[in-house]
Amino acid sequence: MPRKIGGAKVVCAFAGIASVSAGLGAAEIVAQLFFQNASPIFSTGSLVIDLAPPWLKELVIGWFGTGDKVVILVAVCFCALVLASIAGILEHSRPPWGRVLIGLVGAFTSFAALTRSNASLFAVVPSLIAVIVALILLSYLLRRIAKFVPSATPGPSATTGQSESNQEVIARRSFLISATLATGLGILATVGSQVAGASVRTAEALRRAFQLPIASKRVAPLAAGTSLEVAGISPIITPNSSFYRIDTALIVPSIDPANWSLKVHGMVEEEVTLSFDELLALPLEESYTTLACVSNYVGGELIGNAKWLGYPIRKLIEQARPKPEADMVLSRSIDGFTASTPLATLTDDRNAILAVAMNDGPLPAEHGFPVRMVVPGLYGYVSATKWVTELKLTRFDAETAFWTTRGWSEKGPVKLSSRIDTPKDSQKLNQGTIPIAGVAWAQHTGISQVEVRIDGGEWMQTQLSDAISTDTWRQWVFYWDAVPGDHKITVRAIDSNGKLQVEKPSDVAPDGATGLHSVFVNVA
Ligand SMILES: Nc1nc2c(c(=O)[nH]1)N[C@H]1C(S)=C(S)[C@@H](COP(=O)(O)O)O[C@H]1N2
Ligand SMILES: [Mo]
Repeated sequence: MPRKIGGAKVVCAFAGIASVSAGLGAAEIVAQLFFQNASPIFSTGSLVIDLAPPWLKELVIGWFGTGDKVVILVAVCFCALVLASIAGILEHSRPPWGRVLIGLVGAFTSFAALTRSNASLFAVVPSLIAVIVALILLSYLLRRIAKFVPSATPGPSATTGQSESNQEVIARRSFLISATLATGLGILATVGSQVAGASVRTAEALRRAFQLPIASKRVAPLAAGTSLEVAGISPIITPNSSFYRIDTALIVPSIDPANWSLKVHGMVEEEVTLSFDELLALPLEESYTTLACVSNYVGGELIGNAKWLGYPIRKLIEQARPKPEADMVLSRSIDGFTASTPLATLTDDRNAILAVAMNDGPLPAEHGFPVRMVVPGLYGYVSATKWVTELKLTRFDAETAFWTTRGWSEKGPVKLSSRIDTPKDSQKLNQGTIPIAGVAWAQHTGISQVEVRIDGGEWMQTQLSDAISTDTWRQWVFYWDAVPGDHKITVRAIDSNGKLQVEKPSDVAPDGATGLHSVFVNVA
């Protein structure tokens, strides 16, 4: 049966739509993850709204009410797909005009992204990605099409009037599968990132609007002695922006605090449920606690110190009245992560809290907004559940937490440790007095002394910053008269019980690294 040119047009239009859908999908994901507001669809829609004459805006709002934004986005997507089909047909019949059209549309969406408020030059990246993906895919799909559709200018090999060969059938099928897949994935990615983006924007707006409650118990302002003035030392309070982040969340949960609640249940006499407003109405206390990750290798950066505001977990548990057999609290995050915390560490005198603020602001989304746990003296994986929604009183022999089934210990008390912040490993120094400085921690026990050793010589005492509390790290400094040559500097800490930091190296798994941190320097 002879094929009409109409058939070729349809498959080429489909190739265009598939390529552009995939390109837009990739662009939307990248925009959502890295360049908010620079989504080609969103910024084009916004530009259209900006440029539309008032009568048109009123007409659209009159017709569609508050759905007007959606209508505009749908219209933008529709235009994109029409242009995409034209590009597909053009590229087949008059190359390179299809590619040129895609490039021009990409240039326009880049322009639209650049006109958004606060846009940087990076705003063009999502559109660029869309164009690149669309062009690659279009040329791939057109090459497929050439195997079963005669080209516009029939060459000697063009088949005419014959029924489709086996190879042509296979080529057609493989084209249809790849084009359908590209279209489907592209649409899924576009819609998915728009939905995710909308909920992130809503949660972020709520987070910004959230007024921190007044603390019923405040910490005194930090005394001057709690910080040492040394260039290159870790600040005693870690700013939120540089606070390490560890979690299993591919996408940070965005929670509307109005929908948040915490349930205390399991082996209790009385279940307790707490809404966010109820939590904020309780007397909240400020405290400083240094949080550390069990995966922090010796000398690593997975540790930070912050000022928290929260409600003591022991009071909540007291209210729920645990049954005598309970020995563990399994806390659960909204995304399913769980941590097993010994009940005793949540009911003793330590400052285990349900935190709502970090360094005088609402918890950043990636650090657990609206509510997380902070327990001094325990590694994060067994205590610091972010986006926490559930505390289940249970037993260690009845339930296991997320990491416990993946090679980590069920209990994770923080190990006494210390780190050299300055000088850095392999640093070149000049002869003279060099400050060697860093931090040391033994949360909930406290640090009493830190010592350094040069080239395996005598251990020498360092000068310590005043302790904020036993739950926080302390800074230390040693002024060294550096003499020329290659040197190894090592640090060790001693806790408030007189215990020495373990010298023998051990891996971070299953319950935290041991060993001493050393740096090698060259003094000229
Ligand atoms: N919901 C949830 N909470 C979590 C985790 C997680 O994966 N999911 N990781 C824990 C681990 S291993 C650590 S070290 C701390 C890190 O907290 P941060 O990211 O605020 O520094 O969070 C803990 N809380
Ligand atoms: Mo961790």
